[in-house]
Amino acid sequence: MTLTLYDMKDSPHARKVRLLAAELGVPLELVPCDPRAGETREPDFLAMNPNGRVPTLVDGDFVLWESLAILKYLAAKQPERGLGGSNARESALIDQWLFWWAGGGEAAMDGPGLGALHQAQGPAAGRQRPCHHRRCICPAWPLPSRA
Ligand SMILES: N[C@@H](CCC(=O)N[C@@H](CS)C(=O)NCC(=O)O)C(=O)O
Repeated sequence: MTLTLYDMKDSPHARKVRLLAAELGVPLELVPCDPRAGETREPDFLAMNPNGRVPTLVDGDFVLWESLAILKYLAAKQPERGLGGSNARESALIDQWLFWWAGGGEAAMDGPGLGALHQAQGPAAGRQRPCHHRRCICPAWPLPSRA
């Protein structure tokens, strides 16, 4: 069955899902969904992912968001490929690096360095806010405000 990925081309989070799917030979139906245009704030989208973010994966009646969870899911669907680890230690080491990235690397982007980057973008930056409160390495976008 083809999986559906609510996707944005220049999202690093969506890109890693596309990359793993390609590696695994999993066909994805890509549905472009642009937060900059407010498309992740539409009621239908929020019903799938209350965080209002891409990537969001739909596999039949199963919806999954958070890119690292999606990576684990794709890997788990093809255990023969061993990308989810073939024993408890391998799986734990994979989780170690995924959690490191989510809690360390990605969160580290959420600091003064990225704030300075946004400020350096000039006067227009004052009218923008970084993608979901600086938790993403996406450029600052003129996102619609959260209600
Ligand atoms: N932790 C999430 C982050 C996803 C995320 O931040 N996606 C961005 C695009 S790169 C987004 O949809 N931002 C919309 C918003 O913040 O409103 C993941 O790994 O999936």
